[in-house]
Amino acid sequence: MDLVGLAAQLSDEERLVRDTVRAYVQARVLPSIAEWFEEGVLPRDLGVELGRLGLLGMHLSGYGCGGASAVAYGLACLELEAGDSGIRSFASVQGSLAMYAIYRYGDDAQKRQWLPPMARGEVIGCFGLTEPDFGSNPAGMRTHAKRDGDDWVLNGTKMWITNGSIADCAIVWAQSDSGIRGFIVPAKTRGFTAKDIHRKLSLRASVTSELVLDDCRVPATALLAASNGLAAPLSCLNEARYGIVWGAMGAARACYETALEYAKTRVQFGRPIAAYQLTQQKLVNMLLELSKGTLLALTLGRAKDAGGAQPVAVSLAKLNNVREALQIAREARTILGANGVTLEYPVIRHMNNLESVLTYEGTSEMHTLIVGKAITGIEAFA
Ligand code: TGC
Ligand code: FAD
Repeated sequence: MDLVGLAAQLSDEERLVRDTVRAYVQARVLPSIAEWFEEGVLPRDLGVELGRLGLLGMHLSGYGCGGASAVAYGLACLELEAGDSGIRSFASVQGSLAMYAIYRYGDDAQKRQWLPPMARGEVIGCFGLTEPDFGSNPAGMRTHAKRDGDDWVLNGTKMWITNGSIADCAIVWAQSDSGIRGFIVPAKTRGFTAKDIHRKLSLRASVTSELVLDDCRVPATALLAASNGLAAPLSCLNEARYGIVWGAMGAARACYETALEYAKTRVQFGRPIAAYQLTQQKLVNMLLELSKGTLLALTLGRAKDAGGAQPVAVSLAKLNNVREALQIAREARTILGANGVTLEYPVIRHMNNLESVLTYEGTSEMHTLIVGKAITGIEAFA
């Protein structure tokens, strides 16, 4: 139900990306996702499949990457997350965090070594910024890198790392004598271990791990030499946050469509529940926020393609779209009644996933404070 004419604003190429990813999700993800979520697994071959579709690092150019527009990338995120936030997370971490860090801060040799196999999904990456004691405030990180001859020796712990234990390489951010630097750490390096975090009730079809670096020695060629200071990892976050702006609307759309279909067929008091004004108001409010949020994503994407999306605009859009997606999921859940609490329907799975999406890539509070600082000129983080 495209009342605002969104599709008409897309190019043929963008529509093709949207339709291709939607068809893939319908054929490959939707039939099995409830089971993957329940079992807490993510099939390994998904990476290669997403690579084959050109979705990994698709907005980067050269080195085997797709060179797609920001809008095309956003549409892909939306369709992936209409399947499950865990699938979009996989693609976000691979393309927008791990690959982007190498693309932006690596040298030509690093890009030639890592990016083509990562684009094909043959090599999986993860992005280690958060630590047990430093989540919202990564500036305080304790992980450090010490120069030793030509090598660097890394020590520290990273927490909540998506794809951690399935990654072939980790982008690790560490304090050094020259500030915060990024390193490409192959997972087979001695002193590097990844241990999965279990008992999650959110993003269950996604691997989340703790990374331990214990005298982990890497050569000088592991350093992302152009990364210098906290601005480097934060610039990678802009890319992934942008994908979430679109992705959240995919999860919301899946909830809205499920609730609409259910409301038209579920009969109570002799009429479909869609016939009651209270239900219609819920559905209209859902569609309203879905339409506004998707238009916001498109506006941001067009600005990004024109070279002009400010980080604060990405924060504003991430804050809005995840918050509204969660509200849509909760509202949809009420329309489904008791059926809404089971995995027979996608709604509570999306709702639970969105709790993680609200927290990662900057919590809603952090994005509120980022926008607050921009409009008042006053920092209120500490
Ligand atoms: P602050 O002094 O404000 O900034 C330090 C330097 O960074 C620059 N900067 C940015 N640059 C690019 N993009 C941004 N968004 C930037 N934000 C700030 C800034 O200009 C400055 O540059 P310079 O040259 O002057 O040094 O730093 P602060 O320590 O006060 O912190 C600011 C704050 C709180 C906004 C920042 O720390 C923050 O964003 N915190 C949230 C942390 C976060 O988002 N972590 C996400 C971890 S990764 C993840 O969650 C992956 S989930 C993956 C998935 O499964 O999909
Ligand atoms: P905290 O920073 O401890 O915050 C707790 C609460 O306090 C939040 O509500 C927060 O908003 C609030 N708060 C903190 N400071 C302030 C303040 N100054 N003012 C007001 N309120 C404040 N990280 C990675 O590096 N790589 C990944 O791949 C990754 N994947 C993740 C996957 C999942 C499933 C999850 C759940 C997290 C992942 N993260 C990842 C970590 C994520 O980025 C952090 O959880 C997030 O940044 C918040 O940090 P925290 O959990 O330590 O919460």
